[in-house]
Amino acid sequence: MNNEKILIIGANGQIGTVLTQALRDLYGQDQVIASDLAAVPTMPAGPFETLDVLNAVRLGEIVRQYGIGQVYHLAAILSAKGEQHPKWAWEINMGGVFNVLEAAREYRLKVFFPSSIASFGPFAERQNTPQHGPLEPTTVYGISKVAGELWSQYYHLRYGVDVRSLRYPGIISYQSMPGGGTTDYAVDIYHKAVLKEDFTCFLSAGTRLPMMYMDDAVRATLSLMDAPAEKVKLRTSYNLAGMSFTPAEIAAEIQKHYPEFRVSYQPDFRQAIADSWPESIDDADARNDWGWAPQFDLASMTAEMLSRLKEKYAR
Ligand code: NAD
Ligand code: AKB
Repeated sequence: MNNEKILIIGANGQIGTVLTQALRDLYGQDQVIASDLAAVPTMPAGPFETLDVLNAVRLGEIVRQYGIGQVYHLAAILSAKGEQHPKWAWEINMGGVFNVLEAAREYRLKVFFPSSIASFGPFAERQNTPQHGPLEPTTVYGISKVAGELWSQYYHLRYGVDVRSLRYPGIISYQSMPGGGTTDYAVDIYHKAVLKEDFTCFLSAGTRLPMMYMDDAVRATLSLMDAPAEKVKLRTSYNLAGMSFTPAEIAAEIQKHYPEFRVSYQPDFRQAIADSWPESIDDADARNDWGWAPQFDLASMTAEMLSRLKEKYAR
């Protein structure tokens, strides 16, 4: 049980919206301080601070003001947006990591840093991509994630910072919309199905990618952060797997519920990003070190996504 105050940076995003609520449910509303560039109406109720993670002085002020002990640093520019604005993405992704790691060194904070399957590039094995092997990502997002992983390990080895990280697959949720990634199609497709609209996919029908339902992603995150330090043997970032599917397979699963649902394919620049990533991930280290096991597959996730979105749109 954790009684330290927690700061979430980038709390208004796809993962932050759900993780903030999950942490508040666990530890109490006032224990968890949400922060982002600006307040938005969709935020869960509770303390909120405006914070640009590039502003190290403001970050320090918030840490001191609340007596923060843990930081979940979620703010980043994702893969597709990053390719459109590479220098800006690098500045935010790397500047953010440095400010958080420096604050962690100064104030002895425990840190969660999310990495991604984007850390892998075209020379990695595409099936069951192992934990250790070639990375060599070709997107600015992936380069920033690998650099973030290595700097995290450096701060752990050099300064003893307790920083923990997961290489998330594409995350799928009904509560919040994704913010500029290559796996976003796998969220949009459910909305279109429930709204009874046709869907045009920006990846080709056979593009297989690793994905995960939000409930599993949140459970993995909380479980890693809660694990005894001696069980966290990797201080770069853990491979993490849920399921893998193609656009054609998710469409077929949705058609079991909505037989009239139609999908067409118009691959754009995001196809090259997807083609550089693994198709499936070997997460044996996460399973062995701290007991990770996913609960959702494509069928159970699809049933849950469709029923939750139906309820949401009915309201
Ligand atoms: P998102 O784009 O939905 O949210 C990011 C949030 O960060 C936004 O609310 C944005 O306003 C905020 N932000 C941007 N710049 C900021 C700044 N300078 N200072 C403070 N806040 C800033 O992203 P997400 O999907 O919630 O992802 C969260 C983290 O998880 C990211 O680091 C991302 O790389 C990682 N990740 C996400 C996925 C996924 O599928 N969602 C997969 C792998 C890794
Ligand atoms: C993206 O597509 O950029 C993210 C990710 C897999 O990191 N969803």
